[in-house]
Amino acid sequence: MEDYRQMWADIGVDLKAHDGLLEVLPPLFGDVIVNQPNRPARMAYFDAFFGEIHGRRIWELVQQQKSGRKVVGAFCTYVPEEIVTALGSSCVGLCGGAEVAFEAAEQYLPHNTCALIKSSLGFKLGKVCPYFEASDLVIGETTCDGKKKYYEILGEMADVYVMQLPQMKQEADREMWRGEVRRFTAKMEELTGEKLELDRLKEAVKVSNDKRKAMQRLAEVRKAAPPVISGKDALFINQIAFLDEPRRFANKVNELCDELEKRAAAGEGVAEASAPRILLSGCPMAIPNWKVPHIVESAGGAIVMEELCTGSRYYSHLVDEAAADLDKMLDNIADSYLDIDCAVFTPNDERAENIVRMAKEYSVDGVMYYSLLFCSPYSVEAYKVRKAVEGAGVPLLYVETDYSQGDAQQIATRVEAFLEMLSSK
Ligand code: BJ8
Repeated sequence: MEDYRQMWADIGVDLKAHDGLLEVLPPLFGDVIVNQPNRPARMAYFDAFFGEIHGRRIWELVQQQKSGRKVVGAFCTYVPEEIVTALGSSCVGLCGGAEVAFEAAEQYLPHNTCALIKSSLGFKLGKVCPYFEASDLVIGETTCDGKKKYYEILGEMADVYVMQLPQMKQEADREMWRGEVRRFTAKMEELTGEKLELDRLKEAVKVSNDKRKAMQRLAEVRKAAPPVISGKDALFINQIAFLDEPRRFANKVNELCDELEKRAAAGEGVAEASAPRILLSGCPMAIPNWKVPHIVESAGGAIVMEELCTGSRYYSHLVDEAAADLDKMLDNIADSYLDIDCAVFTPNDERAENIVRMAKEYSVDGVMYYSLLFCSPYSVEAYKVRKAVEGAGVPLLYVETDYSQGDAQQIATRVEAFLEMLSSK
């Protein structure tokens, strides 16, 4: 067994504060994830991954660094991981999903900042996230104003590079974004000291496509009734997608799908066939943010799809693998990422259309719209999404919350009433 404590200390983790985090996380994981009934046997890999989330995986990344390869941390699904992989580095997600060092974070950020940003800064200030500490470079992006300005502060504590994401999807924006992907490539070449080559980029595109295809396969089997996997387990897998080695992760998701497809064929499920089927939509839920799904499924709902960045927004778009030269491949990558329908874009009608389409495909009874408190893009966009979803005859419940448990009971009461209404329809 590797000496993780020494490794953590070496990369800059505050061991005492980290011990405190490790006292809280495993019991939470046990209560919310492990204790669910009738879980697929193949969830064992993902459970074990969580058990070693700060151990084995960090050890792998540190070994890579010792052989000269880099670790790149990112906060957003628009960061093109293929370019990172093609240059021999690993890309890991850094978004925070727990209330860590919020008081310290509020010394830098206004109180009315969303929990995701506050948590990400809290993890850095508290020095409790080995992924953050192991990152050689952190990639920010100009998405919402909160994140954009947060990266200026983060730049005082870490090496930060910011990608400029357009806010519209017109031809000029596409051109700008294609240029931005090249600027990112140059930065990554500078970091790694390597030159991007077509063969390696093609291979990296295939690796990420295979991973996304495995996640699409998992999504597909969730159309079954009764549902073959809980929403909490599916979300948990989507969260791990941002941390695990991509080839191994894809294999494990495919193995899980083999089991789930057999379950579907046999009509076996994790919930009653009569349980209201819910589509969860909105802000990303970073690990270990399982608050709302736990409330929904504890109240008898079955989440059958996540329209989240820790969900369909991450895996829906594959990069076109056909490219005769490097330039074409970089354009293919840029174009594929621009298809993501985050609420930071305007207009963003395709998001509402996609939610309505998914609601139909997954035979959804209701949509739960989740916005983090103080998140303008998702809370404002809720109006148009509600109009489209309710217009298609699907009820929608809007929930605005943060990472605290203070409002859990109040949300549970609203969710129970919503599920009861769906059941009586
Ligand atoms: S592609 S959702 S990961 S920007 S919740 S920080 S929007 S105030 S996270 Fe996001 Fe990329 Fe879009 Fe996905 Fe701001 Fe809202 Fe906070 Fe948010």
